[in-house]
Amino acid sequence: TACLAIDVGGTKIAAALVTLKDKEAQVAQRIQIHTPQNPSAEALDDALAQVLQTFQGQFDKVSVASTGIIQNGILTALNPKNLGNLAFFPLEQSIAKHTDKPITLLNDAQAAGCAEFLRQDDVDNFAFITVSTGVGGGIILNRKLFTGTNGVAGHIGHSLADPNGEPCGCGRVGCVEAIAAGRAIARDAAKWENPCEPPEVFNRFRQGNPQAVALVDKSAKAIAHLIADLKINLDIQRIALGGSVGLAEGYLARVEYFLAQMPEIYRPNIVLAHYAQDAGLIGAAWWAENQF
Ligand code: ADP
Ligand code: BMX
Ligand code: ZN
Repeated sequence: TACLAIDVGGTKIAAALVTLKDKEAQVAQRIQIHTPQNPSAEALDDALAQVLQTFQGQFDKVSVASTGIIQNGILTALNPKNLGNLAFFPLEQSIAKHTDKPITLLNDAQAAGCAEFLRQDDVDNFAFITVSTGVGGGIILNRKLFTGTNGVAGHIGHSLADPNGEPCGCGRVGCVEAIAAGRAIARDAAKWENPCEPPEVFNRFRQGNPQAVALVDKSAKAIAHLIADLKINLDIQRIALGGSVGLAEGYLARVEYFLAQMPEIYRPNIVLAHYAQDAGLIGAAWWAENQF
């Protein structure tokens, strides 16, 4: 009995057939496409139709981990800029057009948090942080995912990093996301004399290019402070870091460097996401079975 798991991010949509046995996850036939970068709901609708079509007849349930606030079958973007300015999308309805199988939905970082928590036997309070198109979070309190009443809990990318910082697409100024996310890095690197995209920013950072080091450090420092805030607010014991920026070689070491400058009480244990780019897919499949 396979679950068709779909992970809708601001940059990419991944899908695979996921089967879970105890704590072992099997991810088969993984595909990945670009997330449409325009505000038309039809474009996202078409992309999801394409995914459902690809796996037709091969699954007995569908579970979607998606960027945005997920509540009552609806996706509401907290930061519409991360989703091609699409602010509202009837996610469940879009999937239900193509299948009669049961559908489960969850925020992407909340889903990844569930997957990563499967590997944590020795902690009760845990968080997953994705540094990707945006900065997202999944918070596990007393061994249970905390979504809040409206599904908003864990949107830690919109915690304050700097009251005099950059405007965020959510409407607030100085959010962690506006400073640390892949899009924030892309925005700054586009203004360089020799402009480039985030993967190349990280190449230059690893080569010691001062401009690239400063930009990666700006992001890593904001994430280190976010981690310290999670520790002191919620007594989070361990944090798993994911997303393409979070997983980029050398990034975690910079986060650790900035965290090391803080008093011990602000420093939880930090690990890289065990399931890496599959955390959202595996968490979605897990949630379909264990949401109650
Ligand atoms: P999504 O947000 O769709 O889940 P990702 O986790 O891949 O997708 O995050 C996308 C962001 O990560 C983009 O801003 C992209 O430029 C950046 N990115 C992609 N690959 C790398 C890499 N190898 N190193 C650093 N940044 C990357
Ligand atoms: C944003 C927000 C979160 C999401 C996070 C990471 C939107 C559309 N998304 O803070 O719901 O979890 O980005 O998303 O408001 P990703 O696309 O970077 O994985
Ligand atoms: Zn914000």
